[in-house]
Amino acid sequence: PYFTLDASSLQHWLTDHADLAFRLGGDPSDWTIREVSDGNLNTVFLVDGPVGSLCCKQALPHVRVAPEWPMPLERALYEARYIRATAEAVRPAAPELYFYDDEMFLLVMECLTPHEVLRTALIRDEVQPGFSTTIGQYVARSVHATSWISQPFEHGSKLLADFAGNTALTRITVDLILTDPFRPCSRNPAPEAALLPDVEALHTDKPLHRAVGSLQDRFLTARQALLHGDLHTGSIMQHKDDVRVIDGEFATMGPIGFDCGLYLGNLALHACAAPNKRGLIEAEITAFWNSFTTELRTLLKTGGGDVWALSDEAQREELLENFLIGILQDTTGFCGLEMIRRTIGFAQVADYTLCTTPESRTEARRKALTIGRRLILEAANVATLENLLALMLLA
Ligand code: SR1
Ligand code: MG
Repeated sequence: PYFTLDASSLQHWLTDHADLAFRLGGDPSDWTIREVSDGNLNTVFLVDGPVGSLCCKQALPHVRVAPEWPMPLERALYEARYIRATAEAVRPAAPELYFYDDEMFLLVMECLTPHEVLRTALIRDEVQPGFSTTIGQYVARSVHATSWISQPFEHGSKLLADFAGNTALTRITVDLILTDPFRPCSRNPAPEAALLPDVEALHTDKPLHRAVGSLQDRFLTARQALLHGDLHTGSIMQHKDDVRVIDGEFATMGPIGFDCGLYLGNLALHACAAPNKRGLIEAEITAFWNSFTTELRTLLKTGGGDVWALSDEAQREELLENFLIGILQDTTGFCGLEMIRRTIGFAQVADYTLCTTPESRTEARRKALTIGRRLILEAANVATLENLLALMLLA
């Protein structure tokens, strides 16, 4: 039966799992166990032994950073399923899953050391530029492996069934990203007084609410491929040129532009908080989009699914170009939503700590809201990466 682990009970649990204990080596008394929980939802322990190390991630029955908010444990199962559904396609850009315990809702994975969370590395200005090339390939490979264009429809139907139950985390996304920032809501932290008029304007902005309505519809009804579902810069670890995607517990079938938009939204937010890094961020967004589209073009060219089954290679290329424009438009809209929700919603970002005065922080946050709103309203008119960069004031 389930119980929440601490360092001592995890040591016992690992002792009872010979394959995992073998990876650590030595005796349990030789192991060092550190809790390094960083995300909003779960506890994470890193275990070091004389031979190797492990990362152990356990779901709690509530939101870790808000214990009064109950949360089903099954999210760990969906993360395990997501890793298994994508591992072969994305290797080596994700940590290996060694074991999933479905009673303890515990994942035991490859330990990424000395990696750092990408958001933290960006804030400290310690990134190796070009990291977004790996993320673009990652998204292309994961969605190619799970899309209706490349796989017989039975594969997509199985994925729909396997992830249909991930409703608790999809509810978080629907509320926190797609709804709460645009209405008065007790979960939204009170903004600073200077930003209050900007926030209240979003609550009554009818044209914006119409455009958000279209994105709500896209997120819940466009089942293009299996998404990571929470691909922000806190869901990525990096060390030098080794870049890995973690934390797939929000996995769901959905529009491909959702993963792209969340990632680009977090990069664009970083540029709002640190205007001196606009050049780096423009280059990363360009690297992401170029590697994503190059990889997806190559992978989807061969077809293999029931969608586009009648088309020859030339026609598939034409269809693919339209498909990519649709993804870019979704990307633009979801990018705008992410910029707004990470600025005024429940889960805000540490990037704003780079602002050294209250005035510059408000200015950065206002800029993110303005750009986010523009992206949402203009998404349907975007046809090229340059259009998107111009809307972000990065071109
Ligand atoms: C209650 S969870 C809040 C946020 O943290 C996760 O990382 C997701 O981004 C979610 O929206
Ligand atoms: Mg997470």
